[in-house]
Amino acid sequence: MFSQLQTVATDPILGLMAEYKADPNPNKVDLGVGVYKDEQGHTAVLKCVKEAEALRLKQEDSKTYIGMAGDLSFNAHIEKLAFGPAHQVLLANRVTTAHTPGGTGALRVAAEFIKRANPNATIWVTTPTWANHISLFQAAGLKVKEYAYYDYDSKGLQTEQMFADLNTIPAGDVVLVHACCHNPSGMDLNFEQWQRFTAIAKERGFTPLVDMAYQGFGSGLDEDAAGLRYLADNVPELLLCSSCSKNFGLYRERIGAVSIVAEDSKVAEIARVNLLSVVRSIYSMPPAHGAIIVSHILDSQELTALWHQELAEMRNRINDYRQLIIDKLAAEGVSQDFSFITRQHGMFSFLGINKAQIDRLKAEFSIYMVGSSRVSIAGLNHSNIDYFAKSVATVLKG
Ligand code: PLP
Ligand code: TYF
Repeated sequence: MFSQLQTVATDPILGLMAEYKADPNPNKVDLGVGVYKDEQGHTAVLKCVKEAEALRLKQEDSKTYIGMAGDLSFNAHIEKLAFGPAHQVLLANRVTTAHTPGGTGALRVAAEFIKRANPNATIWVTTPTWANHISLFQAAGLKVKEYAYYDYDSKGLQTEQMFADLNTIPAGDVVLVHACCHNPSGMDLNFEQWQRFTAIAKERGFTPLVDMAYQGFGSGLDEDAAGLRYLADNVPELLLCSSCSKNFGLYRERIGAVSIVAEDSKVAEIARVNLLSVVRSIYSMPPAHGAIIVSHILDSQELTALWHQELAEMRNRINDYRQLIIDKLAAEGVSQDFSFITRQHGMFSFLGINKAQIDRLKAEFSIYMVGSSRVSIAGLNHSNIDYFAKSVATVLKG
C-alpha cells in the first residue's frame, strides 16, 4: 500500500536550513529559519536554562508519567506570564491550560478542540501567515480562510481592508491573530487596532485564537501581551497558543501551551476535560523536561531576573540590527526606502525584493532567505552585516 503514496512538498523553511548547511562558502549567511543567533552566529543555551537544568538533574527523582495536562506548575506560570498575574480571567477560574509539545503541538490541540466544539468552524488566518498554520489546521479537518493583513506596497497593515474582512466573519468561526512579532511580516497591530479587533470580535461573536510564539521578542514581556490581555478583558472566550521555543531558547525540547479562556468557570471545567481528551487521543502526555526547566526558572527570582536579562539581550540585538540594516544599505548608496524595518517587530521582516534578486543572493553570495524575501534578522552580526548590505546593494542595482 505504501507504493500508492504520492510525494508531497516539504517545508520550504526547513528545506532552506538544509541547503544552507550543505553550502561550503565560508561567507554564507543564514537568514532563513526563525532561530535566534548571537553575535557569533551561534544558538546558545541560555544561562538561566543551564542553571535550571543543573538543579533539575539534582532534584529529579522519578521519570514516571506526567499527567495529560503536563506540568501543573508550568501551566500556572505560563498563564501568569501571558495574562499577567492578576488578570480577571485567572481570578475567575475561567482559564484551563495544557502544556504541549511546542507551540505547534498547542496549535494542533487547539485545532482538534475547535473541531469538537464546532465541527463546521472555519479558521481565519492573516494574509500572509506562517505556512504551517494553514497545513496544520487543514490536517485537523478545519476549513481555512484568510483575512487581509500585510500591505506589500506600503509595508504596513492593510488596516481598513482587514477590519472590513473581520466584519464579515460569523459567530462559530475562529480568527487567528498573532500576539506580537507577526510571522512572516513583523508588522503588528498597535493598541488601538487591538481595541478595534476586540470590538469586532465582541460584536460579531467569533472566537479569537491568539498565537503567541514570540512573547518578549518585540517590545517586552508585558508589552507584547498587551493586546491579548485587553482582548481577554473584553471577550467571553478565546484560545491562546504559546511557545517557549524562542523566548527560552528551548526549541528542540518542544515546549508550548494551549490555554482555553471560557465564559465562566463551569464552561472552563468542561473545556478542560475536552482538552485533555484531545491530548489523550494524540500523544497522551507531553514531554516533561522543557516545562520543568521553565518552571524552575519562573519559581526562582534570581533565575527569572537572569532570564529577563538574557531575553532583553536577544530582543535588543535584533532591534539594533533592524536599524543597522537601514544604515548600512543607505551607506552602500541604496536609494530604496527601508525605514519600514524599524516599524516592524520580532525575528522577521520582508525585505521586499523580487524572486530573481533573492535567487541571486543565494546563488552568487550564499545569502539565504525565504522565497517571500522574509529575513530572520538574528542571522546578521558584525562579521556579516557589511557583506550582506553590499550584496543586497549589488542585486538591487541589477
Ligand atoms: N506560531 C508561530 C507564528 C511560529 O512562528 C512558530 C514557530 O516558531 C510556532 C507557532 C511554533 O513554534 P514551536 O512549535 O517551535 O514552539
Ligand atoms: O517560521 C520560522 O522560521 C519558525 C521556525 O516547520 C519553524 O517558526 C519553521 C518551520 C517549521 C517549524 C518551525
